[in-house]
Amino acid sequence: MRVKLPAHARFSTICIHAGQEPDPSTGAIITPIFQTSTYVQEELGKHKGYEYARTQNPTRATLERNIAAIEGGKAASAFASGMAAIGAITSSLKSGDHVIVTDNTYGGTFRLFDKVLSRYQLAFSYVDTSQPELVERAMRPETRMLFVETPTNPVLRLTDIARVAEIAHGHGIRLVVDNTFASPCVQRPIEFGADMVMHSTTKYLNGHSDSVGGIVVAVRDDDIEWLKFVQNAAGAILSPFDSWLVLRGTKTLAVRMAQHNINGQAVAEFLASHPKVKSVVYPGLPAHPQHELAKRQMRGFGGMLSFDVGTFEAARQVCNRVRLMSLAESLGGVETLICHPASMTHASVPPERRAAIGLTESLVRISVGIEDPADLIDDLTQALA
Ligand code: P1T
Repeated sequence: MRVKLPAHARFSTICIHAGQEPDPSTGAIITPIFQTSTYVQEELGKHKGYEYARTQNPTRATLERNIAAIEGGKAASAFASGMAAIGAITSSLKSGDHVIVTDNTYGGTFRLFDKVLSRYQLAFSYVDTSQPELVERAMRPETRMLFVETPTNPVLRLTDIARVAEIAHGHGIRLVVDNTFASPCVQRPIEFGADMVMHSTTKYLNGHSDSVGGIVVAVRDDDIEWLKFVQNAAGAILSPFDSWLVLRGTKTLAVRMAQHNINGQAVAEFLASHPKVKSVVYPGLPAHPQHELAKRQMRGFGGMLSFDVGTFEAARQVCNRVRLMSLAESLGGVETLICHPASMTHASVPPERRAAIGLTESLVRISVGIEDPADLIDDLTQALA
């Protein structure tokens, strides 16, 4: 009853099959939702490897094997949200440690570092990691981690992963990459030297806007061991049902991303040619300052883009006038979402920091879904009219 994954299976085959086997007791092709809190032991000290569901759950374990293979890592640990995954990664730090962080990260990541972890004598430097020399300059004797988001949310700045991996490893520290915006179909940071890759599975991995979750893929045994320990010790695990939903999502990751790439490019090109749009940031546009790096580091350019309409009032009007697109936070689902980062996803970032990274009041972000791109362009045409 085994599904034998060829040793050199390609990406979409890995997405569908990796980590999964038909259920041994029934032959069910899909891993069941093991909705249980505990496992009955045969006698004292004798069990089937499962004791308590915070520690082990077969549905979650299947998802973890699947995404570890998709990212090209050794093992993965799934958490209750993307933020819980980042919390688990940073739990390996000790008081006095220093972390270098991409200056333009997701607002929630900044809030966790700035408002929570800084209470535990951890220090964070927010650096434009698209400039490797600034990363090098920010290194201190107590620096333990480089936390990079690429492309960044929402201004889509890129970091050269191979280059910063070299710098991090030269200083004997870990490189962690938040790969949420790209998805592993578009970018696989471990191939470029990242030690850990995290995702908000809420986004492209699940892909259907019906689950919140997070995952960390690691390559080093000590990291893998710590993340498993923290899953059990701190307990912010992904539920069996959510694990099943994400597992269902990864089966179509490759086909969904192919369409996100096509639609992202089409919408970006439309906006770039629109007279009311001042600028568009999308890695697939030749005008993107790091288009060459994007071509080297990414396979396709994804479905996320931002554009500037000059004033807050114009941004407000676009957000309110769209009909097919929905005004909402989040991203990576099959349906197109539009948002105003300054007042929504990045409201927790102080205005002066937002200004420094080009996150203006007139910036609008779109998570381009997989509807017919002509319908998306029609919707933007009427919203911008
Ligand atoms: O929402 P959660 O699953 O906890 O994931 C947090 C997170 C981490 N990293 C990145 C790059 C993210 O974009 C997010 C969540 N972002 C949004 C909700 C948003 O609309 O941008």
